[in-house]
Amino acid sequence: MTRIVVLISGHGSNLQALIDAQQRAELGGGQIVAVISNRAEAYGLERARNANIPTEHLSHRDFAEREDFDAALMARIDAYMPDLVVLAGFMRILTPAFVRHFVGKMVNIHPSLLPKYPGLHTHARALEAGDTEHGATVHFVTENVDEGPIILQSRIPVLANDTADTLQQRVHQIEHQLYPRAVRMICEQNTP
Ligand code: NHR
Ligand code: GAR
Repeated sequence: MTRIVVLISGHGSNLQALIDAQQRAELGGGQIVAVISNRAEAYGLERARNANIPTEHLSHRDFAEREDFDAALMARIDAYMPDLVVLAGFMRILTPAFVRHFVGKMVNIHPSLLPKYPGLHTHARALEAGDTEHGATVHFVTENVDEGPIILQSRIPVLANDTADTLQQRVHQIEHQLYPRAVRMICEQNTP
């Protein structure tokens, strides 16, 4: 069994895809043991509660420094003794000490074909560049944001009438297939 802690900030549809995969026994023996959000109003917390998964909320606004928030977050995560930490729409950049602590055990899904478009507003940037394809990437988290080793990617064509919104919606759809597949792969490798 691979113990998984998921970090979220918002809607949590990728979290839902992981919960669904787990419930269908399609997560390679992965089990989500906690969901932690930096925003109290994150709808993903509701999804976790509906699935009887323990939730926690830790607001970055309660800490003066990034390092302090990250130290507190690290302690909360460690209490669940995870084998894998999954960022699913988690919107706070993590400090080097935090990343080192979980190196090789923490993954992220990013809405672009990395190394293209790290950071924010990826869909608008892909359109602006006139790209003919776009997509999503699951990667290990390293100190430099969105630069860690790539695990899996999934691509879609950019359509002639796409806006940043429509592109975002279609990328979101493929994320829900991609993330469970990637997490399953990792869990299967973790389990002898
Ligand atoms: N932390 C490290 N060290 N490395 C990565 O690869 C990380 C990370 C933290 C989050 C997700 C990432 C993404 O997939 C992620 C990868 C947030 C920002 C950001 O600028 C950038 C990248 C990602 C997530 N956040 C602002 C900040 O000041 C806050 C934005 C907000 O709150 O809305 O932290 O895209
Ligand atoms: C996803 O599209 C994910 O790729 C993106 O946020 C969305 C979260 O959706 N992540 C980032 O942009 C990380 N900075 P969700 O909350 O419905 O899973």
